Amino acid sequence: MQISLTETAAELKAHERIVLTAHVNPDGDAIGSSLGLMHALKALGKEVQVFIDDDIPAAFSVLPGYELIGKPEEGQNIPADLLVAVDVSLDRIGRVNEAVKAPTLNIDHHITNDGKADKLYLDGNAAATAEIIYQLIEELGAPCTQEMAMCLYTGLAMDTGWFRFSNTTPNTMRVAAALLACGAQPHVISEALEQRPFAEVQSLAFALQKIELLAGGKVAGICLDHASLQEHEAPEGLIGMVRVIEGVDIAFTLKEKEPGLCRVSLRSKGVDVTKIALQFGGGGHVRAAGCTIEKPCAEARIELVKAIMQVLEETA
Ligand SMILES: [Mn+2]
Repeated sequence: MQISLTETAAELKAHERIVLTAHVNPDGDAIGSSLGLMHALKALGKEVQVFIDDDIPAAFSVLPGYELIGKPEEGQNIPADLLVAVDVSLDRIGRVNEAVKAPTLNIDHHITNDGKADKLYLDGNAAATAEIIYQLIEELGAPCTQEMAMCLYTGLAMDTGWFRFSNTTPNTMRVAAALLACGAQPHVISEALEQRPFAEVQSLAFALQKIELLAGGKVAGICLDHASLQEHEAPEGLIGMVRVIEGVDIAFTLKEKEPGLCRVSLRSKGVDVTKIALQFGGGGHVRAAGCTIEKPCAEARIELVKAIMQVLEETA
Protein backbone atom coordinates (compact mmCIF):
# COMPACT_ATOMS: atom_id res chain seq x y z
CA MET A 1 0.00 0.00 0.00
CA GLN A 2 1.35 3.43 -0.95
CA ILE A 3 1.39 5.98 1.86
CA SER A 4 2.26 9.68 2.23
CA LEU A 5 5.40 11.17 3.76
CA THR A 6 3.42 12.18 6.86
CA GLU A 7 2.13 8.62 7.24
CA THR A 8 5.69 7.32 6.78
CA ALA A 9 6.86 9.53 9.65
CA ALA A 10 3.94 8.33 11.80
CA GLU A 11 4.81 4.70 11.00
CA LEU A 12 8.40 5.24 12.20
CA LYS A 13 7.22 7.03 15.35
CA ALA A 14 4.86 4.15 16.19
CA HIS A 15 7.68 1.58 16.39
CA GLU A 16 10.56 1.21 18.83
CA ARG A 17 12.90 -1.53 17.55
CA ILE A 18 13.67 -0.72 13.95
CA VAL A 19 15.99 -2.47 11.48
CA LEU A 20 17.08 -0.48 8.43
CA THR A 21 18.34 -2.11 5.26
CA ALA A 22 19.21 -1.38 1.64
CA HIS A 23 20.13 -3.28 -1.51
CA VAL A 24 22.97 -5.73 -2.00
CA ASN A 25 25.87 -4.20 -3.94
CA PRO A 26 25.09 -0.99 -2.01
CA ASP A 27 25.92 2.44 -3.45
CA GLY A 28 26.34 5.83 -1.79
CA ASP A 29 22.60 6.47 -1.69
CA ALA A 30 21.78 3.07 -0.16
CA ILE A 31 24.43 3.45 2.55
CA GLY A 32 23.99 7.20 3.10
CA SER A 33 20.19 6.98 3.33
CA SER A 34 20.31 4.05 5.79
CA LEU A 35 22.86 5.74 8.04
CA GLY A 36 21.22 9.18 7.78
CA LEU A 37 17.87 7.75 8.87
CA MET A 38 19.60 5.72 11.59
CA HIS A 39 21.06 8.89 13.15
CA ALA A 40 17.67 10.65 13.04
CA LEU A 41 15.79 7.74 14.62
CA LYS A 42 18.43 7.32 17.33
CA ALA A 43 18.07 11.03 18.15
CA LEU A 44 14.35 10.32 18.66
CA GLY A 45 15.23 7.59 21.16
CA LYS A 46 14.56 4.58 18.91
CA GLU A 47 16.52 1.35 19.06
CA VAL A 48 17.93 1.17 15.52
CA GLN A 49 20.23 -1.24 13.70
CA VAL A 50 21.40 -1.19 10.07
CA PHE A 51 21.90 -4.52 8.29
CA ILE A 52 23.04 -4.81 4.67
CA ASP A 53 23.68 -8.23 3.13
CA ASP A 54 26.98 -7.33 1.48
CA ASP A 55 30.46 -6.00 2.16
CA ILE A 56 30.52 -2.22 2.46
CA PRO A 57 33.38 -0.65 0.47
CA ALA A 58 35.99 0.84 2.84
CA ALA A 59 35.78 4.24 1.12
CA PHE A 60 32.43 4.71 2.85
CA SER A 61 34.14 4.71 6.24
CA VAL A 62 34.05 8.52 5.83
CA LEU A 63 30.36 8.25 6.77
CA PRO A 64 29.60 8.53 10.50
CA GLY A 65 28.13 5.23 11.68
CA TYR A 66 29.82 3.12 8.96
CA GLU A 67 31.22 0.74 11.61
CA LEU A 68 27.70 0.05 12.92
CA ILE A 69 26.48 -1.58 9.69
CA GLY A 70 25.96 -5.30 10.27
CA LYS A 71 25.86 -8.14 7.76
CA PRO A 72 23.29 -10.84 8.55
CA GLU A 73 24.61 -14.35 9.04
CA GLU A 74 23.04 -17.51 7.66
CA GLY A 75 20.05 -18.44 9.83
CA GLN A 76 20.36 -15.33 12.02
CA ASN A 77 17.18 -14.02 13.63
CA ILE A 78 17.20 -10.26 14.18
CA PRO A 79 14.40 -9.11 16.50
CA ALA A 80 12.54 -5.98 15.37
CA ASP A 81 9.06 -4.38 15.30
CA LEU A 82 9.61 -2.81 11.88
CA LEU A 83 11.85 -3.47 8.89
CA VAL A 84 12.58 -0.39 6.79
CA ALA A 85 14.09 -0.91 3.34
CA VAL A 86 15.50 2.18 1.66
CA ASP A 87 16.47 2.74 -2.00
CA VAL A 88 15.29 -0.76 -3.00
CA SER A 89 12.37 -3.18 -3.33
CA LEU A 90 12.24 -6.02 -0.79
CA ASP A 91 13.47 -8.54 -3.36
CA ARG A 92 17.00 -7.14 -3.38
CA ILE A 93 17.83 -7.06 0.35
CA GLY A 94 19.27 -10.59 0.43
CA ARG A 95 19.32 -12.44 3.73
CA VAL A 96 17.80 -9.52 5.68
CA ASN A 97 14.44 -10.69 4.31
CA GLU A 98 14.64 -13.98 6.20
CA ALA A 99 16.50 -12.61 9.24
CA VAL A 100 13.90 -9.96 10.15
CA LYS A 101 10.32 -11.11 10.70
CA ALA A 102 8.51 -7.79 11.03
CA PRO A 103 6.09 -5.56 9.09
CA THR A 104 7.84 -3.82 6.21
CA LEU A 105 8.08 -0.15 5.35
CA ASN A 106 9.72 0.76 2.05
CA ILE A 107 11.10 4.20 1.13
CA ASP A 108 12.30 4.52 -2.45
CA HIS A 109 12.73 6.66 -5.55
CA HIS A 110 13.03 3.87 -8.15
CA ILE A 111 10.11 3.91 -10.58
CA THR A 112 10.54 0.13 -10.95
CA ASN A 113 9.76 -0.55 -7.23
CA ASP A 114 7.63 -3.73 -7.06
CA GLY A 115 5.28 -2.32 -4.39
CA LYS A 116 5.35 -5.55 -2.38
CA ALA A 117 6.18 -4.00 1.01
CA ASP A 118 3.34 -3.65 3.55
CA LYS A 119 3.71 0.13 3.26
CA LEU A 120 5.54 2.06 0.55
CA TYR A 121 6.52 5.70 0.20
CA LEU A 122 7.67 6.17 -3.39
CA ASP A 123 8.76 9.45 -4.94
CA GLY A 124 10.05 8.90 -8.47
CA ASN A 125 10.89 12.60 -8.80
CA ALA A 126 13.40 12.52 -5.96
CA ALA A 127 16.98 12.42 -7.31
CA ALA A 128 18.02 10.13 -4.47
CA THR A 129 16.43 8.30 -1.57
CA ALA A 130 18.58 10.62 0.56
CA GLU A 131 16.51 13.56 -0.74
CA ILE A 132 13.36 11.82 0.56
CA ILE A 133 15.03 10.93 3.87
CA TYR A 134 15.91 14.59 4.46
CA GLN A 135 12.26 15.57 3.98
CA LEU A 136 11.20 12.68 6.21
CA ILE A 137 13.59 13.82 8.95
CA GLU A 138 12.04 17.30 8.82
CA GLU A 139 8.61 15.68 9.07
CA LEU A 140 9.80 13.62 12.07
CA GLY A 141 11.08 16.78 13.74
CA ALA A 142 14.49 15.19 14.37
CA PRO A 143 17.49 17.53 14.70
CA CYS A 144 19.67 17.98 11.60
CA THR A 145 23.12 16.95 12.85
CA GLN A 146 26.47 16.94 11.07
CA GLU A 147 26.59 13.12 11.24
CA MET A 148 23.26 12.82 9.47
CA ALA A 149 24.10 15.56 6.99
CA MET A 150 27.37 13.85 5.94
CA CYS A 151 25.46 10.63 5.19
CA LEU A 152 22.56 12.19 3.29
CA TYR A 153 24.80 14.55 1.31
CA THR A 154 26.79 11.51 0.13
CA GLY A 155 23.62 9.79 -1.09
CA LEU A 156 22.43 12.90 -2.87
CA ALA A 157 25.81 13.66 -4.47
CA MET A 158 26.45 10.13 -5.68
CA ASP A 159 23.00 9.47 -7.19
CA THR A 160 23.20 12.75 -9.14
CA GLY A 161 26.79 12.20 -10.35
CA TRP A 162 27.86 15.05 -8.03
CA PHE A 163 24.88 17.16 -9.15
CA ARG A 164 25.50 16.75 -12.88
CA PHE A 165 22.79 14.29 -14.01
CA SER A 166 19.33 15.22 -15.33
CA ASN A 167 17.68 14.08 -12.08
CA THR A 168 19.19 17.10 -10.28
CA THR A 169 16.27 19.46 -9.51
CA PRO A 170 15.87 22.76 -7.65
CA ASN A 171 14.67 20.68 -4.69
CA THR A 172 17.83 18.53 -4.84
CA MET A 173 19.92 21.67 -4.56
CA ARG A 174 17.75 23.09 -1.74
CA VAL A 175 18.19 19.86 0.22
CA ALA A 176 21.95 19.90 -0.49
CA ALA A 177 22.15 23.50 0.76
CA ALA A 178 20.26 22.58 3.93
CA LEU A 179 22.65 19.66 4.51
CA LEU A 180 25.67 21.99 4.13
CA ALA A 181 24.07 24.31 6.68
CA CYS A 182 23.86 21.29 9.03
CA GLY A 183 27.59 20.65 8.65
CA ALA A 184 28.07 18.34 5.64
CA GLN A 185 31.57 18.75 4.21
CA PRO A 186 31.53 18.16 0.42
CA HIS A 187 35.34 18.21 0.05
CA VAL A 188 35.86 15.60 2.78
CA ILE A 189 33.26 13.32 1.19
CA SER A 190 34.47 13.69 -2.40
CA GLU A 191 38.14 13.24 -1.48
CA ALA A 192 37.37 10.06 0.46
CA LEU A 193 35.14 8.61 -2.23
CA GLU A 194 37.28 9.53 -5.23
CA GLN A 195 40.40 7.96 -3.72
CA ARG A 196 41.52 4.79 -5.53
CA PRO A 197 44.11 2.17 -4.69
CA PHE A 198 46.96 2.01 -7.23
CA ALA A 199 45.91 -1.50 -8.29
CA GLU A 200 42.43 -0.25 -9.08
CA VAL A 201 43.71 2.50 -11.37
CA GLN A 202 45.78 -0.17 -13.13
CA SER A 203 42.72 -2.39 -13.47
CA LEU A 204 40.88 0.57 -14.98
CA ALA A 205 43.56 0.84 -17.66
CA PHE A 206 43.18 -2.91 -18.31
CA ALA A 207 39.40 -2.72 -18.56
CA LEU A 208 39.36 0.33 -20.83
CA GLN A 209 41.27 -1.59 -23.48
CA LYS A 210 38.26 -3.90 -23.77
CA ILE A 211 35.73 -1.23 -24.82
CA GLU A 212 33.71 -2.22 -27.85
CA LEU A 213 31.65 0.11 -30.02
CA LEU A 214 28.43 -1.24 -31.54
CA ALA A 215 25.48 0.05 -33.59
CA GLY A 216 27.61 2.51 -35.52
CA GLY A 217 28.95 4.01 -32.31
CA LYS A 218 25.60 4.49 -30.54
CA VAL A 219 26.33 1.70 -28.07
CA ALA A 220 29.54 1.06 -26.16
CA GLY A 221 30.35 -1.51 -23.54
CA ILE A 222 32.92 -3.51 -21.67
CA CYS A 223 32.63 -7.21 -20.84
CA LEU A 224 34.93 -8.64 -18.19
CA ASP A 225 34.80 -12.41 -17.83
CA HIS A 226 35.49 -14.24 -14.60
CA ALA A 227 39.09 -15.06 -15.53
CA SER A 228 39.95 -11.37 -16.21
CA LEU A 229 38.28 -10.34 -12.97
CA GLN A 230 40.48 -12.82 -11.09
CA GLU A 231 43.53 -11.04 -12.50
CA HIS A 232 42.22 -7.47 -12.24
CA GLU A 233 39.37 -6.55 -9.92
CA ALA A 234 36.56 -4.59 -11.57
CA PRO A 235 37.26 -0.90 -11.05
CA GLU A 236 34.52 1.28 -9.54
CA GLY A 237 32.87 3.77 -11.85
CA LEU A 238 33.90 1.99 -15.03
CA ILE A 239 30.49 2.61 -16.63
CA GLY A 240 31.06 6.36 -16.31
CA MET A 241 34.14 6.11 -18.51
CA VAL A 242 32.12 4.30 -21.20
CA ARG A 243 29.24 6.76 -20.97
CA VAL A 244 31.38 9.78 -21.87
CA ILE A 245 32.33 8.46 -25.33
CA GLU A 246 31.17 10.90 -28.00
CA GLY A 247 28.10 9.69 -29.92
CA VAL A 248 27.30 6.89 -27.47
CA ASP A 249 23.68 6.74 -26.31
CA ILE A 250 23.71 3.46 -24.40
CA ALA A 251 26.69 2.39 -22.30
CA PHE A 252 26.97 -0.96 -20.56
CA THR A 253 29.35 -2.99 -18.45
CA LEU A 254 29.02 -6.71 -17.93
CA LYS A 255 31.07 -8.29 -15.15
CA GLU A 256 31.12 -12.05 -14.56
CA LYS A 257 31.38 -11.84 -10.77
CA GLU A 258 31.08 -15.62 -10.33
CA PRO A 259 31.34 -18.20 -13.10
CA GLY A 260 27.97 -18.05 -14.87
CA LEU A 261 26.73 -14.94 -13.03
CA CYS A 262 27.08 -11.55 -14.70
CA ARG A 263 26.24 -8.18 -13.17
CA VAL A 264 25.17 -5.64 -15.78
CA SER A 265 25.12 -1.84 -15.49
CA LEU A 266 23.40 0.33 -18.10
CA ARG A 267 23.52 4.08 -18.69
CA SER A 268 21.93 6.19 -21.39
CA LYS A 269 21.70 9.75 -22.59
CA GLY A 270 18.05 9.37 -23.65
CA VAL A 271 16.84 5.80 -24.28
CA ASP A 272 14.89 4.22 -21.38
CA VAL A 273 17.34 1.56 -20.20
CA THR A 274 14.89 0.10 -17.65
CA LYS A 275 13.31 -1.55 -20.75
CA ILE A 276 16.53 -3.52 -21.11
CA ALA A 277 17.14 -4.22 -17.40
CA LEU A 278 13.54 -5.37 -16.79
CA GLN A 279 13.91 -8.07 -19.47
CA PHE A 280 16.49 -9.72 -17.19
CA GLY A 281 14.62 -9.15 -13.93
CA GLY A 282 16.52 -5.99 -13.03
CA GLY A 283 15.40 -2.38 -12.64
CA GLY A 284 16.45 1.19 -12.05
CA HIS A 285 15.86 4.52 -13.72
CA VAL A 286 15.35 5.75 -17.30
CA ARG A 287 19.03 6.70 -17.66
CA ALA A 288 20.66 4.31 -15.18
CA ALA A 289 19.62 0.72 -14.64
CA GLY A 290 21.09 -2.67 -13.83
CA CYS A 291 20.39 -6.39 -13.82
CA THR A 292 21.97 -9.78 -13.30
CA ILE A 293 22.20 -12.40 -16.06
CA GLU A 294 22.83 -15.96 -14.91
CA LYS A 295 24.87 -17.08 -17.92
CA PRO A 296 28.58 -17.26 -18.72
CA CYS A 297 30.06 -13.97 -19.95
CA ALA A 298 30.03 -14.69 -23.70
CA GLU A 299 26.41 -15.91 -23.72
CA ALA A 300 25.23 -13.13 -21.42
CA ARG A 301 26.88 -10.59 -23.74
CA ILE A 302 25.00 -11.91 -26.78
CA GLU A 303 21.63 -11.75 -24.98
CA LEU A 304 22.32 -8.31 -23.57
CA VAL A 305 23.43 -6.85 -26.91
CA LYS A 306 20.34 -8.34 -28.57
CA ALA A 307 18.08 -6.67 -25.99
CA ILE A 308 19.92 -3.35 -26.36
CA MET A 309 19.59 -3.42 -30.16
CA GLN A 310 15.86 -4.15 -29.90
CA VAL A 311 15.21 -1.24 -27.56
CA LEU A 312 17.38 1.01 -29.72
CA GLU A 313 15.34 0.07 -32.82
CA GLU A 314 12.02 0.63 -31.04
CA THR A 315 13.21 4.06 -29.92
CA ALA A 316 14.57 5.14 -33.33
MN1 LIG B 1 19.18 5.80 -5.06
